[in-house]
Formats: sequence, C-alpha cells, structure tokens
Amino acid sequence: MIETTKEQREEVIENYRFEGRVTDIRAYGSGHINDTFLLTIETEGGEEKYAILQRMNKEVFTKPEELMENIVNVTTYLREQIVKSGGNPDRETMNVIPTKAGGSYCVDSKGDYWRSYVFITDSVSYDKVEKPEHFYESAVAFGNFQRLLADYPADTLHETIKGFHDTKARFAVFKNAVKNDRVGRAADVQEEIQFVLDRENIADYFMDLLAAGELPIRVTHNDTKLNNIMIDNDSDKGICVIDLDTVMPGLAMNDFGDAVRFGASTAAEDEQDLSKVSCSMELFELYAKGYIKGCGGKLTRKEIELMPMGAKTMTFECGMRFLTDYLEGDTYFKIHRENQNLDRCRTQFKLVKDMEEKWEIMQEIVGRLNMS
Ligand code: ADP
Ligand code: GN1
Ligand code: MG
Repeated sequence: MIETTKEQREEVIENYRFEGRVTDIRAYGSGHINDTFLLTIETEGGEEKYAILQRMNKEVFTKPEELMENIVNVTTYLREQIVKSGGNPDRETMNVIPTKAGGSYCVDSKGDYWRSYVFITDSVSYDKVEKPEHFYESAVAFGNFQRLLADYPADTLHETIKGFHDTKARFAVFKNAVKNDRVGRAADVQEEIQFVLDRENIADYFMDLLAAGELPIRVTHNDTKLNNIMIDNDSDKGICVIDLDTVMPGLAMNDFGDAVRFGASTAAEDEQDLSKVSCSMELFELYAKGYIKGCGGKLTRKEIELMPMGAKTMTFECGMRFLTDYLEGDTYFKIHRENQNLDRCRTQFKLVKDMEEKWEIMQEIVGRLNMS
C-alpha cells in the first residue's frame, strides 16, 4: 500500500474526540501488515496520554467492516469475562476508541480505513525473547485468551482472510507463483523452491486430519508472534493479547506453533546469518508448559501430542508465504530492504530443518507434559 501522508493522518484524527490535543503522531511498532501510529495527547491539565491509531491494510483485509465487527464483538466479550474474574478490562483487552460518529472505524478522503485503540500503558511488545519468562508468560496469556473465548460462538465470526492457515491451499498458491514467475526471480531461488516441493506432506497433514473430522475447531488468534502481546513492565506477565485481525475459527496447534516459530528461534525472523538460526528446545518446552497451563485443561491429549507438528507446520507455512511473496514481487509483507522476504523465508526453512533434526526431542517434551 502507498504510505500515508501527514495530511491524511491529521484528517483522520479530526474524526476522534481524544482526551485532549494531539501533539505528536509517529510511526510505531514493527508489524508487517498495518500502519501503526502512536498519538501523544496533551490533556487540559497538562498531562501526557497516548492512543494507537492504525490504518488497516485493505489489500490484505478486503472487508474492513467485517473485520471491525469481529474485533468489537470479541473485545466486548473479553471485557465481560475480565470484569467477571476481577481483572482490569482497560489493560487486559484491546479497547476500540469510537469515532465522533460512534463508529468503530472511519474512512478518509483517500478511501483508507482507520481505527483507534486505547494505548496499553507500562508495557512492551518484544520482537525477540529477552527474558525466557516473558516467553513463558506470553504462552500463558495466549492460552488464557483461547480459554476465555472457548464458549464464544465461533460461527458468528467472519473469516477475515479466507483459508488463512489452510496450508494445503497455500501450497497450491505457492506452486502457481513459481509457475507464473511474475518478476523473474524463480531461477535464483531453486533451492528454496525445492525445499517446499519436497515437503508437501507438511502442507497436507492438518488439512487431511481436519477433513477427517479428527481435530477440534476453536476460536484462535492465528497470529501469535511474541510482538502481538503486551508484556507488563512491572510484573513481566503477558498483560494483553493484541493484533486481533485474524481471530477466527482455527486450530490450537497452529496458535502454539506460530508462537514457537517466532519466539523460540535463536535469531530474528529476517536474520541473514543462518548459522545463528535454530529452534531452542528450552524455549520450546517453556512455551509448551505455559500454553498448556493457560488453556486450563481445555486441550485434548491429541492436540497436545500434535503441538510439535503445529510448530513445524506454521514455520513451513510462513516460510512458504515469504517465498511466495518474494516470487510475486513483495506485494504482501512490508519490506524495509531488498531481499528481506527471501531472508525471512530462509530463516523459516532453517528452522524447519532444525525441527526435523530435533523431532524426537520435541515429541519427548510434549509427551512428558501430556502425562502430567
Ligand atoms: P500489525 O498488524 O501490523 O502487526 P499490530 O496491531 O500488531 O499491527 O500493532 C503493531 C505494534 O503496535 C504492536 O506490536 C505493539 O507494539 C503496538 N501496539 C498495537 N496496539 C497497541 C496498544 N493498544 N497499546 C500499546 N501498543 C500497541
Ligand atoms: C504478519 O501483522 P503481523 O506482522 O503481526 C502476518 C502473519 C505472519 C507474520 C510473520 C495478517 O503478522 O500471518 O505470520 O506477519 N499477518 C497477516 O511475521 O498475514
Ligand atoms: Mg502485529
């Protein structure tokens, strides 16, 4: 998407009745999809407050109205659950700030869609595990999130991206991108292409079990990377799950797996030195423990047993998506330098390979946790 302009952002803030005067608007966070801004607001009493303003990516989310309906309904539900259990609903769930017209989003004169959220204070979202307990606490929080939504009527949620974790369908899209070779990059990445083609069985695994009715569908987050959780500065707990654009019916193993893909890696998602990239078994175990705890007994034995497969599937899928985007000319994931999507793809494939080598250890870890 074309970058937003200052005029556009200023036009958008006029749609809101913030608690004071907006004195600063700056780009914020490191998400790959939306454009996030931090607003500084000066109240009449001279106090400094903040709010999040976000332009939704309407090329990725083609029905922003439906997306916002999901978010309003899910966060309203979560608020009620949090209040019931004596928590603080202003910090423990996202809260949409309504527009002056009372809507959950607004559309600017360029046709872009925007929303604003209450800023979660005194917390940080991490791009890399700095303290292992953060990773553990993020697992407890993502597990909790799923537990809190266990009785949410899943069939009322819109599918904001069709087949988001339909790895089999994504495999077909990948093969098409190779065939079309739109920007002439396929010849240079034959090794990576072959890596995917050799592993069609990973793409099929969950989809075949699902088709056979062997896996429970739950309300899942579907984008559980570490930077989609706010960690409280004082308690080090995962205070709030954010980035709710892909909350949809899905598989618990995929929520587990996507978090491991990102957080249990010993290097950044776009690290160029592949010798630094591996899947830490200590972090894998920590996340598995935290996630099972957070889910509070809701996971079946089969789901726990399939957690390593979730990690491998999500890592493989993500690598394949980065490679597809590279082959299509970098139109989906934001890039900040040349070949970034290729670098991201390579880290994911290195992780898949590492998981293949550590497969027995991963099985042993979840086997042990499954018995306790
Ligand atoms: P994307 O979909 O592009 O990943 P996110 O919704 O994850 O966008 O937001 C990007 C970043 O902005 C997050 O990683 C987080 O650091 C910050 N952020 C988003 N919402 C809030 C919030 N309500 N309070 C504080 N920080 C937030
Ligand atoms: C995107 O929006 P963000 O940066 O949290 C992507 C995820 C990928 C992730 C890879 C809607 O997540 O599916 O796993 O990048 N989100 C969407 O880092 O496609
Ligand atoms: Mg995000």
